[in-house]
Amino acid sequence: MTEHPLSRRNVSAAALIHRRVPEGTGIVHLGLGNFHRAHQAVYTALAMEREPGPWGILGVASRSSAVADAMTAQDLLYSVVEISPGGSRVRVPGSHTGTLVAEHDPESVVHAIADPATKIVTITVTEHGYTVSPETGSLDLDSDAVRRDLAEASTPRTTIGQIARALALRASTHGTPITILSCDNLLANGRQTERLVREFVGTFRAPLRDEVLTWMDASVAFPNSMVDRIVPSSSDRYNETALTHLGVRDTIAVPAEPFTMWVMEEKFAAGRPAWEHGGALFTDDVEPYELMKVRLLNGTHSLIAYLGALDGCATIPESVARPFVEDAARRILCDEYLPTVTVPEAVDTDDYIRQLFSRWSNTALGHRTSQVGSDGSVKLAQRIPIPALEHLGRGDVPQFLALTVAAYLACIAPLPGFDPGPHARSMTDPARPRLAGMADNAASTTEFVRSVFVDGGLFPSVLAAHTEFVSRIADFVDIIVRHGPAVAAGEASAP
Ligand code: CS2
Repeated sequence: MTEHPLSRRNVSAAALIHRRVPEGTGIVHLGLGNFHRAHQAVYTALAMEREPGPWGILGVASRSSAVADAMTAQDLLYSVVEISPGGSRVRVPGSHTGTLVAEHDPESVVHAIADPATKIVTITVTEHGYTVSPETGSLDLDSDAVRRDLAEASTPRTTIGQIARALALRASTHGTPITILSCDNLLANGRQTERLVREFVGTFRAPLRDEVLTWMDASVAFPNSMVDRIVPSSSDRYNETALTHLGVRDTIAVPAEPFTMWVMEEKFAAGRPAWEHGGALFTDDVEPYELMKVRLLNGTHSLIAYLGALDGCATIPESVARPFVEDAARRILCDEYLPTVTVPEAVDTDDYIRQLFSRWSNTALGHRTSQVGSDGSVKLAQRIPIPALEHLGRGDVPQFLALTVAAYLACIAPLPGFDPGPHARSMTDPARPRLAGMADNAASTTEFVRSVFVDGGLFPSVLAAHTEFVSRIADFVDIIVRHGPAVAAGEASAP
């Protein structure tokens, strides 16, 4: 078999989406990770294939240059390997026009966003990348990177800093309108991004500050969006699948499930690609879709990841196949998350839930518990507090929401004498050192959990006042440590 690197010439028509080089670069994408490459990039290629336009994507990697370099060596192409237990399909989206690495070249990122040809900035930097304090919902002024970006104008390192500085440049040069489209699992992600950018701009000196803010009112749109596709990390196994299907070598193949969904507010300041050709939905009100997805899918996903990791499961399908995990997942989804959302009219709730369990059970995809469990300190802030407060406000202690927090703490905080196992140990989380300090200083589990809620900066302080919730979490942590996650889940079912 030939092993030439990928290029437009040597990929079959059946696999390549959008063979032509895009007519121009209209999109700057921040966060050149697997999710973007299997999601927005595919929709954009499908859109340009049907309605050509200047919608090529400049992909900006946050830190590592590995993907950007490999893309440059492969004609800016890579494969998306769609995997289901029934087989796999490989597609190559031809939507990128260039790459940058923000860490190495922050000034170029600012100039790319400020370029008059740029009409949309799409963002997938994960919950962690918004430098928002989970406690206050404002810019995280405890973060060194945020403080540095506020003080030093020319080389912003944070996403919000890059956007704010670029908008200021745009406003003071040509003033062409632009859309900033967050595609991360944050509630009201457009609104949150706008608030954070305005907060950043609000620190500029007058008159620049007022000029930029006034220009933003009329010329910058921040639509909300809901994105959905399960996209695990890459591995050589997927490069081999790509080679088998394409007959050419790809060193950065992205695995993904076949399912994909994108719902956006129809609120673009400077046009958009015809993403509907990729199946995207446009609506006036994205919130019902966002809440449904962030709670039913992501919230339940966290519980499956933490219980599974504590029970020795490397993958989500392995975890959800354990009867106690499946039962806990159904209970949290149906009894605790579902009552807090209004499922959009176009969605059949039973079908959606059935589909979720079948997506989580995709054994061929092997999504890792350590991947879903990573960054819980920022993810849980989007998934737990509001539903928990709704139940607590009605006088109910939501057992499985409490269990999610307990299982998270058991995975991440080093609890005395407790080994959470290899999958929990390999979860990454910026709060690990902070939680370790708190666990060390606490005289009991109750004191530890209380300090997490009072001083941990993980959850809004209003939750700390609900002592019945906080002490239930401490009970579950103790049960997990003494008897394991299955017994804790049993206790949650029959409190
Ligand atoms: C997961 C998500 O890692 C996680 O927290 O819940 O990445 C999930 O797979 C995607 O949001 C699915 O769209």
